[in-house]
Amino acid sequence: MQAVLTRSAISDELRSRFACAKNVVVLTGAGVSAESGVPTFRGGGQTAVWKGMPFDVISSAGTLERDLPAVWEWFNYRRGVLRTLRPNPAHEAIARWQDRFESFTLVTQNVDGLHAGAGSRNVIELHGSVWRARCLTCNARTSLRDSDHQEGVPSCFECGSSMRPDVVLFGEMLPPGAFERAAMEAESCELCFVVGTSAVVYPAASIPEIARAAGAYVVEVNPEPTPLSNICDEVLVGKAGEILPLIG
Ligand code: BJW
Ligand code: ZN
Repeated sequence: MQAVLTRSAISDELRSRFACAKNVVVLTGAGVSAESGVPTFRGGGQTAVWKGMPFDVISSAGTLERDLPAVWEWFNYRRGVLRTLRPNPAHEAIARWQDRFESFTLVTQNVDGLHAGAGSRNVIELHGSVWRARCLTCNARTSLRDSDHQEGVPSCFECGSSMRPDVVLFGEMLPPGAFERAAMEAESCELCFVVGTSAVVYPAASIPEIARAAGAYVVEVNPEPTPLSNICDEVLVGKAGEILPLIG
């Protein structure tokens, strides 16, 4: 096992790699939105629960099949909360980074749309978005950005069937091509940041593993250790909104 540098100050090594890198990949998770007020899924005492159901039950393919209205109620509630929240300094730092490197890829597990809200372009949303609905029959998608008071189960504008939130629930496949694109960028990046994720959900958590195996310098930003900490070259212990702006 390699030595991991664990600290809360940015090393000279990272500063120089950040200054010289041409190809950078960032993987984010719920922790990047925590300072905006979005509850994380695991740990921290804020674990998402809906009407007594843990999130991995309500956000599962099984519940979607059994009780689509309950799943809509949960996502309608979450969109209502998200409408009141704003991107934080971590989202803003990452959005600035996109113009600093020849190639920059932001891969997120988040469904909250806050990266785009901060100005990030071409975000790879591995787990979809709460701001879209998808038809269960014909896969047509529709934006939910303008529907302030959407209630119940929406119907498809193309074929009239029921729609579902366009998010990836446990046990479901990721959007076609999304992981493949992220993995391809990870294979060729020199610097990879893994920010605010507990790194237990796959295949997302394999992105930094792929980058490391291909020789990238991997940096974790998280107040807590994760199963990936041991493969990282540097672990920055602390909040993303405080640490990322110090990097650049
Ligand atoms: C801060 C902070 C601050 C706090 N600053 N940091 C291999 C082995 C075993 C199982 C599998 C496997 N491959 C696939 C699977 C199955 C499954 C899986 O991974 N299960 C594991 C949990 C065991 N994966 C899937 O089902 C995926 N599909 C798939 O693989 O399809 C093929 C397949 C199908 C069937 C069988 C096998 C293969 C799909 C996964 C979809 C995940 N969906 C969710 C819900 C989305 C909808 C919703 O929002 O409700 O996505 S689950 C939930 O977890 C959500 C998140 O995107 C995801 C990851 O969570 P994340 O982002 O890491 O957040 P937290 O809360 O866990 O962590 C927050 C972190 O932030 C913590 O570390 C804090 O310390 C930190 N933090 N404040 C920085 N200020
Ligand atoms: Zn349809």
